[in-house]
Formats: sequence, C-alpha cells, structure tokens
Amino acid sequence: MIEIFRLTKYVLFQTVGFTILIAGAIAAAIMFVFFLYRWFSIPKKVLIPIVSVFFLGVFLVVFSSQGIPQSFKFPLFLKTFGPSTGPELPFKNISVFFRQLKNMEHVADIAKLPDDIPPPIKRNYPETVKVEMTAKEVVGEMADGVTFNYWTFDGRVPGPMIRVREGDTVELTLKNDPSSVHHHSIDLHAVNGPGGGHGATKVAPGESKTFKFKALNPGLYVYHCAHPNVATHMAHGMYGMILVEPEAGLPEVDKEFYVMQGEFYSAGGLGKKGLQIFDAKKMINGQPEYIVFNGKTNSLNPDNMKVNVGDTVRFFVGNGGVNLISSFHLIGEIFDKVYPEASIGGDYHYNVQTTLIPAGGAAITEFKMDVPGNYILVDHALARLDRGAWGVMIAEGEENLEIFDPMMDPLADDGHSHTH
Ligand SMILES: [Cu+2]
Repeated sequence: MIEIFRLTKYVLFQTVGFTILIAGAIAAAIMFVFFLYRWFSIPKKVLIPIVSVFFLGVFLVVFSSQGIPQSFKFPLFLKTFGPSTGPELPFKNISVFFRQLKNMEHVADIAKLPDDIPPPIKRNYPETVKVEMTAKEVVGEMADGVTFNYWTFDGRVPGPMIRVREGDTVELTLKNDPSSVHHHSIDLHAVNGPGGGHGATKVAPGESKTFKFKALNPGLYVYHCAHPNVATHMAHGMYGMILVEPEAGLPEVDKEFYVMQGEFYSAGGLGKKGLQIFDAKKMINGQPEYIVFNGKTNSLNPDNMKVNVGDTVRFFVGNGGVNLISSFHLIGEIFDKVYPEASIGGDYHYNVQTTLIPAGGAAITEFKMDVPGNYILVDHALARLDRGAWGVMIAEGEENLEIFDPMMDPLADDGHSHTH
C-alpha cells in the first residue's frame, strides 16, 4: 500500500497540482473582478476584458517554455523527437500497472549471477540452436528497500547469456508473459537482417513468436528489447548478450564471468526507499540515479566471483546503457588481452588497464590471476561508484611476494604497512 502511495505521489502531484493551478487561477480571476467591481465600482464591461487579458498573460508566461500538455502522462511537460513513441508514461499504463501489481512476480534477486554462463562449445560443425526467452515485468530490489519495476528477459538483469558457434542457425522464440503490461521484442546485434529481429518478435502480453537467423560473424553481441520507446525498455533492464564463438572456439580459460553495466532512472533520488517510478526526463537528460553491474547494487561479490591464484580468467563485459560509456577497469590487475569492442578475429590489445565499453557494445578481457586478495571491478569514471558501479572478485591462493609484497610488519596487527 505504501509502495503504491509512493508511486502515485509524483503522478498525483503533477495532475492534481496542474488541475488545482488552473482552477485556482480561474477562481482568483473571478474574485479579483468581484473585488474591483465592489470596492472601486469599476464597471464589469471594462473589468472583465482587462482581468482576462492579465491572466491570459500570466498563463502564456508560465507555459511559454513548456507548452500546454497534450495528454495525461508522466512527466507532463516533455516534448521529444524520436522516430516513435516518446518515453513518457501514459497514466492509463500506470492504472494497468496497479491492477497487475498483485500478479506481478516479486523476485528475490534481480541480479543475473556473473558465473551463470553456458559452457564453451566443443562442436566442430554447425547446428541449429533453439533458444527460448520470456519477456517478464517483475518487481525487484535495486538496493536495500529500494524497489524497481524491472522489465527483463527471463526475470533477471541482464538476460541469459546465449552461446552459439559461428555458422550456427539460431531459432529464437520470444514469449511475453501474460502478466506483462507492455509489448516487447528482441534485437540481437549478432543478426544480419532488419531490426536485428525486432519486427519478427514483437509480442503482446501472452503472445509468442519465433524467428531464425544464421550467426555469420563471431563476436560478443548485445541483445535488447527494441519495442518503442526503446531507451525506456532498456532503462528498465531489457538487455543481455549473445556470444558467437569462432569456428575454432575461444582459448580455454579456467573461469569466465558475465557482467553488464546499466543505468536506472528513478523519480526518487539516490537511496530513496520504496517502489521507484521511472523518470523519463532524467533519462533524456542522461542523469541516472543508479549505475550498476548486473541490475542492482552489490550484485557482483566474492560469493559469485571467486577465482584461484594461477587461474586464467575471462570477462564478458557489456553495456546496456542507455546513455553512458563504461570505462571498465579491474583494480589491481592488468588485462593481458582485450578483444576491443568484443571483436573476435581482428587485432587484439595487450596489457590494457581500462577498456571502453560503448553503450550497446561489449568487450572481452582476459588475464591471469597472480596474487590473492580482493579485486574491485569498476567503471573508472569513479564518481559512478557512489551510484553503484562496482563489484568485488576474490582470488584465493598462495601469496607471491616477488610479484606483490605489501611489506607488512609481522609484529603489527593493525593492518598498516610501514616503509623501510
Ligand atoms: Cu521491452
């Protein structure tokens, strides 16, 4: 109940506020006319036109920069120039959302586990691979007590990692859960064909559609919902990645992780508790409240990112955006090899500190774990750490003092090092 109140608050403030503003102004005008007529005996014939012009002027000043709202939606004053539906939330969707809220699944953990990855492909021949995904609108927790209405592929953010081989034919079925409020679709950047599959997979709630494509180009590709307003669907969590392994496969490694950065735009400020309403204006302005890995704060931690000293490690890193470019960095390690922009088969970069992950793009990074400890993954635009853009990987095993020696005084247990 409190959640519903918090969600409606912003909407009510705008509609009710707007109505009161107009009603108030008209009432004030009538009283003003009455007052001048009674006390100064100015004839009504003169008064009414003067006062009307005065208040019309006030209205023009107030609305000249924003315009009169065309329809009831949140936010009220937003004019956009996209090729399709704008990012505003029509009030009728909000009422549908309330009616659906009870049926909507409340997920315990919205974060896709970074170690939840399909195994490497051992085949040396192409196949037809069937993939099934369900577009699902759920309620999940961004942080303690801060809940969001997430739109997802299979109930988690990011959606499942799809793994196929170059030359495979992918038969993809997209279902839209009957509890959904919105239409959804999928555009895979691994597709050669119009819309990346968007047109072929546009599904209404309860509907299901299948399309086929041949994975011609090896690489790690982002997929996302492409139903308009596309940015709005992505900013609710509708993205994931598909890996098209080259015919010969990727080099064998000991551990692989699946990580995607994304932004979330809530009307409530950073840390505001309760169910958060989506703020289209903040999205247009590129001012997210939350910037996180795998859908929420603290999603990547030593429980799900554990490696051993001596392991070779591979990160599949993507960026769902929708506005920011990620400066992906692992504090305390150097990426021995980076597949820039996740391109496979081209020129690789070696010995990289920070790699760029474009919005709607990806990178593959590989490194060998040299010494034990906690390693923090970040977007090195470091102010974003405070919005959630960090995670922790733990490496366990033997110290190697030749590579790293903290030179701790064995007699002091206060954890502070000293210099010699
Ligand atoms: Cu969608």
